[in-house]
Amino acid sequence: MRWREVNFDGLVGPTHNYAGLSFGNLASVSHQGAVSNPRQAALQGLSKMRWLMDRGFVQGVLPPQLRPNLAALRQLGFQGPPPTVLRQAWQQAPQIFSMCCSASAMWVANAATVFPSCDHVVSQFKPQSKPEEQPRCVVVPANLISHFHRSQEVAATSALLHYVFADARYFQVQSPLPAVSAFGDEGAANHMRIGLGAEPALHVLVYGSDSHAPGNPKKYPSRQTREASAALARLSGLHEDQVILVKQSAEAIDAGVFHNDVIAVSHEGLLLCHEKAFHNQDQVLQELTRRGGDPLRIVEVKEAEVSVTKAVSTYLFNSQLLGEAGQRTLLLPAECEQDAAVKDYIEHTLKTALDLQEIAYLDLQQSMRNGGGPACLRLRITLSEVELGALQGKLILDDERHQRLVDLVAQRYPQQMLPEQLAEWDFAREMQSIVEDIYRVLELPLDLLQPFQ
Ligand code: SUG
Repeated sequence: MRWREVNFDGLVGPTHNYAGLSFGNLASVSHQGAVSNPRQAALQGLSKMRWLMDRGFVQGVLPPQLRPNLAALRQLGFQGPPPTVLRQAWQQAPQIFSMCCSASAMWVANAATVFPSCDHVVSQFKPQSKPEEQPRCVVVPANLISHFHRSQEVAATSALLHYVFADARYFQVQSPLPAVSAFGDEGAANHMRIGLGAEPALHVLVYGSDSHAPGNPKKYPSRQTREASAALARLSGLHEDQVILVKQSAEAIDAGVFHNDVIAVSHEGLLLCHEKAFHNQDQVLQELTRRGGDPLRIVEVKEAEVSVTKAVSTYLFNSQLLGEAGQRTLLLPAECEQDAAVKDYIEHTLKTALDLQEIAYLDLQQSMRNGGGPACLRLRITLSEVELGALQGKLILDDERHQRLVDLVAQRYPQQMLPEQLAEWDFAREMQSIVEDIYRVLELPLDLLQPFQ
């Protein structure tokens, strides 16, 4: 059976803006109040998808969500017809209003954690007769409780994932973890699947804080708890030998590394990480080496080569490692090219260490200004051909569907956006109708959006 790693990219929504909502995410805070360009943002994301498609990768897309989120505003007590709800919310609680307008669902690396069916070992001694005993791809939507604007994504994301992965022969979509701080979960951004050739992959679940242990961050919040990662390990259905829980270094979080994918990235048997990525890093890497054996190759970037500060400002590690050995590609944000020292490190040291055939720098500046690099914009799911064929909706892009999205964005998305514009119902309604049209292009039922209107 052939398995493919499919990248599903979040399409930037038409309300993309800079509201400074994510304390601990330095780019988000420093760009608060800047005028955004949703059209450019979405076209930058679509160019990234095109770039992968042109190289023969299977590329999927996930739609934006309806914003402003009228249902959330009503839940917070703003009553009346939509124009009144919006106007009152903007006048009385502009910060909450902004949180209900964020296009943050674009960063789908935070949408869910996925454990593909190919990593589920089938016991030789237990014939898998019943369909529910077959290995399935397990999807756990993230609860994103650390920030209100992000927590609003969960219901629509869960509904979407339930629809797309509805075929119970192949997929199992779980409920998000309970929405309390003890179980803060930020999805695949804190998950690394390390493929080990013919063996089932090793799954690394990274958390930022552990209420029972010292070494938690002091300056900025940790978004993922150990309790959440442990629950994901149980829900994965994987054998305990295949899962390893690793703590992020508090120093890194306090330097702006709010997710693991800002400081480490894995692909197949490769792990690229900064030397300050993990708590007790030497032990962690020894353990990974012991469990991963020969197929695992670790490239550890030293502070003297690229500092954590530089890693955060350039998003070097928020890159996409793609392709098989011998055709390895590294896709990075343009910010890495603009920093001469980081570029030099990539083109000389990393090129050899990772055996790269192609290095590409893409302009994702609109998303980057909110702390969202190439890897934040994608959710990786390893699927068999049969599973790919069982997905509902037309999320896998071909030339025609990609072009339809480009045309829709080019014609309808605004070229500038400040949250206060969304207090005007006619404008807000137009933004929502764009999202509905994206659902139509992707052949997703509009019913999925109903509860959020
Ligand atoms: O959750 N930014 C997102 C960026 C998410 C990046 N994802 C990964 N690293 N996988 C966040 O902090 C900023 C929105 C604003 O400030 O308007 C924001 O939500």
